Amino acid sequence: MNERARPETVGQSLENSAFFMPFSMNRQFKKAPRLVSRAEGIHYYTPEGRKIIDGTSGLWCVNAGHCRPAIAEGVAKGVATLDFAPPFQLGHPLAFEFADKVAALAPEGLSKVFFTNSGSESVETALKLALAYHRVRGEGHRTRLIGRERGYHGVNFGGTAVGGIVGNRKIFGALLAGVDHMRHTHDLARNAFSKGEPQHGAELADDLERLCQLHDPSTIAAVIVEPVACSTGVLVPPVGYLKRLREICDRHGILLIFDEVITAWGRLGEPFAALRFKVTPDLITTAKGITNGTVPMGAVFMKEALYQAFQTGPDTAIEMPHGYTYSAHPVACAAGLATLKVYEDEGLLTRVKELEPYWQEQAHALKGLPNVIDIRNIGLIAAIELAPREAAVGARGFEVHLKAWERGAYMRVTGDIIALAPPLIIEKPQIDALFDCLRGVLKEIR
Ligand code: PXG
Repeated sequence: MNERARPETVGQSLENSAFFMPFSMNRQFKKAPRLVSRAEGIHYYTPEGRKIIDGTSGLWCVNAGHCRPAIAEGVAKGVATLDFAPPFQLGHPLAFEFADKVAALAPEGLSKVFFTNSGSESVETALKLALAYHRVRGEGHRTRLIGRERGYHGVNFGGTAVGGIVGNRKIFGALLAGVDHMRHTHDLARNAFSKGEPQHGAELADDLERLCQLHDPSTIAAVIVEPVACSTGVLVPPVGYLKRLREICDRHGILLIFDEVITAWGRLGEPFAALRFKVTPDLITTAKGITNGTVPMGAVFMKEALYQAFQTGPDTAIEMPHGYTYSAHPVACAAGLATLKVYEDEGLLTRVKELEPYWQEQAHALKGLPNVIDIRNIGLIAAIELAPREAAVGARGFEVHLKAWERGAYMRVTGDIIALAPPLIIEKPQIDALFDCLRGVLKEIR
């Protein structure tokens, strides 16, 4: 056992634990727990000391790898110096410094930043900003929000409503009124085994035009999409699709929101996916990698014009009645600044450009293994889609998750799709180890 494991958790039954685990199979898990108690670089360690390669950067957030000393020191110093400061009508220097630094990395024109504590809060903030923006400009009739089938935008009410993963929506009632969804872009018949952006499907963006005609564009406030829809199983945008969405939004005065909670901070070889796809949205939502997953934080980037639209009325008025107790939390800002320094010192925001060809080659080398019906990739993300078992959708995928864990790798699965997105510090032999593990599992399961 490694010395930092807590002996009391080893071998102890969790079956009666008070912890209601989020987005988990509580009963299955508590019977056969998979615990980690330590992490370093691209590895987790179990309480027994078993080394597990982290194939998903935690939950797509630990981009610089785990337990980086410089980040741990930044957080420790931050919490010892200023534990909390009210963000309303009071400030602290780190918030201003961090906002300026991250805004400098954003696509041109997205010059203002609103801090939140999670991806879900970033999404709610962006949706509210969009509605309020139209209203303060005298276009309060723009109240509709458009998402996309299979989209994931967190778990709060707005994000659940614009989200398009049925299982995440159906038990929560009617959600928000005035929301509609475009078609998703998954098309195995035409695009299976695409490397990078698939060739077919730019015309699916025209589904937005259809919704504009149905509802009248003057009723639509904003469209929100993930540039790459990751949670649903990695749907890479077809060539030209995002550009076409941008054009339709421009034609009709609709704001375009990119939900980059996963795709920002180097995952696609640029600080933001918007830079990689060369399409500039009006708002970008982020979280996760902004602090390397160490301290909860999110940020919404917006075009200067959005910010300016609120700067009316007397300067003794609060311009935006929105914000969280922990917006720009000083410890999160300290974590973010330390993270950004690591990203910059090590070139991590663009490192994936070098790794991507090798990553792509290794991912696609799994073609031909049993049950593999698609492999897709972009940046340092890959998905392997398996045929579902008859009458047991997701069973094969979950078995991969369990068997990979036994073989020493942590991999996210969604249904029968395995999603890989390791820390951006990964080296080629470690990429080999990750895919070798998966290869072994895929050969083993039926
Ligand atoms: N938007 C996007 C695009 C996300 O991927 C959120 C919003 C919500 O962020 P928070 O911080 O509120 O969880 C996310 C989160 C998975 C997985 O396994 C993905 C997420 C969260 C948990 C699991 O794919 N993404």
